[in-house]
Amino acid sequence: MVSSAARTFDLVIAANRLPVDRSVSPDGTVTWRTSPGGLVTAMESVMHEREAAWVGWAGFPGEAPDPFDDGLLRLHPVGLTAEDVTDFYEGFSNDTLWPLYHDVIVPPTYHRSWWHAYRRVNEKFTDAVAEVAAEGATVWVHDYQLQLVPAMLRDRRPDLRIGWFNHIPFPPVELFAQLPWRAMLLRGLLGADFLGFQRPDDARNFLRGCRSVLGASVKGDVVTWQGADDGRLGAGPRVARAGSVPISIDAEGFRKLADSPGVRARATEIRASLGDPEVVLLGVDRLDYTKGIRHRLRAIEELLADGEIAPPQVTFVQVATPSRERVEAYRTLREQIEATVGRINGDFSHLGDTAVHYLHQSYGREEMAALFKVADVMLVTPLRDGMNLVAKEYVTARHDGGGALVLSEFTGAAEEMRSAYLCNPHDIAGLKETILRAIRDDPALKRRRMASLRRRVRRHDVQTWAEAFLTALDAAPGKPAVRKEVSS
Ligand code: GDG
Repeated sequence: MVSSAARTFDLVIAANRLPVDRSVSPDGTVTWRTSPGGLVTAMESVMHEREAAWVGWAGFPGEAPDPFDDGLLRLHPVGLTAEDVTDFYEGFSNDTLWPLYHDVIVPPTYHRSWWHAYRRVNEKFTDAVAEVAAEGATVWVHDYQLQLVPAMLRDRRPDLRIGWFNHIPFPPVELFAQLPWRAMLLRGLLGADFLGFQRPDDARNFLRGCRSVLGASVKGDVVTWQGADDGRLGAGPRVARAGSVPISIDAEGFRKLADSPGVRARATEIRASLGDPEVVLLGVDRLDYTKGIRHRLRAIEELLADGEIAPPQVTFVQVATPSRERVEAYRTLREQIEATVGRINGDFSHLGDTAVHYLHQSYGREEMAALFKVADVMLVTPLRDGMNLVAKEYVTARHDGGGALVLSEFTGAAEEMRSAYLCNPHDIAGLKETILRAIRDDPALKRRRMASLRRRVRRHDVQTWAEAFLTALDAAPGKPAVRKEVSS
């Protein structure tokens, strides 16, 4: 990675985090490691040898490091203060918007000081994008942390083509209307030419929100807003299109990883260390209240109590990756989950035979792939999830044809993965039945279901997602204006 002087780019990505992690060795040497997320792979596939810039937070508070290059990608860090991290990231993003956009599973917290921080940090991102975007560039803004950036950017740089993609659900207006800053948020979003969502329902919710909150006119997937004569953010008239562009994974890359000799050997080792059970059930989630881990544990506990499953023949492995541990709701959830796992193991494990293997840790990609290969039944039971990439990774890793996927109806993935064992995680009796079917169904039927799921993911991978988004953005209504004078 080489540092270089200020340059501008025809394609700019803006996301809360940069796709790299910093590590500092004991002698103070700083190195950056690319985080192997799907988004980086997707971006590489659409860059077509052109250079692009990625604007994002480097993951620690304080001064932003200088911009630097990582291959064809120019990384442009945005500096967040400790207060920004608390109020913008942990506060407004993760304790206001996240619960509001996920069906209010826990009550959202509304603080005016958090909203001010959200505006302030969105301005910082806007400054950074405006600095690196070339005349007429395409800017792709990601996710709920940056919903004001489209309008802030358009006010500064009307020459840009601006797209926004929401990785999480967009709530129905009946819930969205709770937000004290609902109109400003929609005005922020309407700075984009194209707004991409995971499901058609999310796009519809957004369009209904524009009509009901702003009084905008909506025809099909196009929203027209006459603007407001108040000089506030995004006051000008706007035309934008909203549509669904479901995200996916780097299917070929993940298949290759899962098929590598190291991962295969590790899968065999994991199965043996679990005592070679007949059936391994697996859950892999960030430890988040949206993921339905408690409902899943409840179903498992009842199945054990009913005598339908028992160790050592059947064992359940739950990986709960640490997440947002400074937010109260996440600390409470962790306590509840760990108390439940303790109770289940106390009641149903025997020396050497564990009912629930609970792992509150992060693992490398190889270990994840090996775990997927071991899982006879994968339990993906969120109460609400924008997409859920774990479901897509699981079917891709099982290219041997085995396995079964239990998938909540409340995930974006369920729209596409109709051959999964679909379930309503709130219905514990139904969930138990579905898990048992996934364990006991005829192997030939299970293989057919898995083959169909794998085909779907292979054909709709992250590369096709990124191309579809950029094509929709290109085709969106509205011509870029001539560039305004940009302050340096
Ligand atoms: C948001 C939306 C949407 C998890 N633990 C480890 C690990 N992971 C990986 C998984 C998967 C990713 O993290 C999680 O993605 P999900 O889609 O399941 O969920 P969110 O983090 O909530 O993501 C979601 C997504 O954005 C994309 O648009 O699908 O709906 O909520 O790739 O495998 N990876 C490694 N170690 C872990 O411990 N290496």
